Formats: sequence, structure tokens, C-alpha cells
Amino acid sequence: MYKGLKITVVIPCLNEEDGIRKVLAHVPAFVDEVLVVDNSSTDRTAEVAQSMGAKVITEELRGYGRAYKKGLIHAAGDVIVTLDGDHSYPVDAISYLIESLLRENVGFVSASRFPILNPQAMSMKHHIGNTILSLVFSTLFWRWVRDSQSGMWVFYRRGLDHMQLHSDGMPFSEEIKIEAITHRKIGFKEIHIEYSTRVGEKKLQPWRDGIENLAYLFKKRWTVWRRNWFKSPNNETTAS
Ligand SMILES: Nc1nc2c(ncn2[C@@H]2O[C@H](COP(=O)(O)OP(=O)(O)OP(=O)(O)O)[C@@H](O)[C@H]2O)c(=O)[nH]1
Ligand SMILES: [Mg+2]
Repeated sequence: MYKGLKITVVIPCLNEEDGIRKVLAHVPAFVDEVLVVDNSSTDRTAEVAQSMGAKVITEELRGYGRAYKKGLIHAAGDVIVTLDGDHSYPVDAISYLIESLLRENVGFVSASRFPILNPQAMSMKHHIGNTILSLVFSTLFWRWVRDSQSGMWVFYRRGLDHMQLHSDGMPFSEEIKIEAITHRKIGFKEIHIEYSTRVGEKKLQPWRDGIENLAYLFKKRWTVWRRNWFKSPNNETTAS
């Protein structure tokens, strides 16, 4: 518990046995529940996570978004914290981000990796790709977002009731931020964090994922526009 709030950490994992060991070793004691969503890893990710006290949820079908949608259904905390299983996001910053959520009076805090303090942590190609995606995101949704692709978020679980989350893949990361931004009842804020070099093998395919994420921004713009246009009092539901 943190200041009376139950805290759940959700971590999607695809072959992250080394990374998840490091992440779980640093999870603060006030966290009530750690859910590792194992995307049919072929290494020992699930065994390592279980042996270190995490609850392992299996998602047979690959996909970052699929993993999150499955994990979020099981999250019981008042506040949900997410991060990658590769130890690239600062586990030590969880309390700092929860404090920001409480202080800023918003429903969703996204951890921004920019400016990158450790130049080794992100390749130039990823840096440029992320900048383009964030510029397009900010233009389409008329809201300055420095890191549209960040995978570390802290938010109240009740916000999920207002979100419509559909993406099965990498665009899930931008989709959840769009949902937080476009629902007045939630409220969104970015807070800077330190980003480190990932442990283990890269899963991201820069060109394929970059183009998919770019196309998804336009698709989602259209979906949100249609939703607002044909607004009905019952349309604020979670879907997949
Ligand atoms: N790419 C990918 N990642 C998955 C999948 N399922 C779960 N993940 C996890 O989602 C997290 C994000 O994926 P990463 O490969 O780290 O992507 P990234 O952080 O954008 O890129 P890196 O700079 O390589 O860390 C990691 O913890 C993965 O293990 C999947 O099907 N595909
Ligand atoms: Mg990562």
C-alpha cells in the first residue's frame, strides 16, 4: 500500500529472463501485486518471475497490446504502474511517479524518457523515430506529448472504465495515452524519468513497428473523431 492506495505493477514480457530478474529485485516493498504477463516466452521468464514472487499470467498470442489487455483485466490495485521487463525503465522511480499522480491531480501520468540523459540507452534511429511519432501524435491530438511511445505509466485503475483499448501490438502504448488525453474525466501529465540500456535482446523492429505506430495514430484519430461526433451517454466503456 502507498498512502492508503493498493498498488499493482504490470509488466509485459517476451523472453526477458535476465531483465525481469533485475526489475523484480528492485520493486519497492509497498507494491501489493506484481503481474508479469508472459507472451509465450521460450526462455525461463515465467519461472524466474514466479520464483521472485510475481504472479505470472500467460498470454499465448504474441503482441505487446495483447499482453497488456490481458494483464490489466487481472490488476486489482487502485493504482496501476507499468514498465518493460528489460530493466530499461527506472523501477526506483515508482514512488516518485505515484507522488506525481497524487500531486498533479490527474488520472494518468506517463514517464517521458526525453531528454535522454544516457546517450547509450537509445539508438539514433530509435530517437529519430520516437521524435517523429511524438510530433505526429501531438499535431493530431492537439496536445504536446514529448514521449508518445513511453512504456512506463502510472494511473488510477478506475480510468480504464472510460477507455476503449483495441491495439494488440506496439501501438497500444500510444493508444492508452490518447485515451487518457481525450477523456476529460481522466487527465494526463508527463513526468521526466531516466532511461537505461535494456538488458537482453531487442524485440522492437524499428521499421515495421515505426510504420505500424504511425498508421495507428491516424486510425485512432479517425476513431476518436467519430466517437466524439456520434457521442452517446453510453459509449464510455472498456472494449478490446
Ligand atoms: N516486441 C514485443 N514485446 C513484447 C511482446 N510481448 C511482450 N513484450 C514486452 O514488452 C516490452 C516492450 O518491448 P521492447 O522490446 O522492450 O520494446 P521497446 O522498449 O520499445 O524497445 P527497446 O529499446 O528494444 O527496449 C518488453 O518488456 C517486452 O518483453 C511482443 O509480442 N512483442
Ligand atoms: Mg524496452
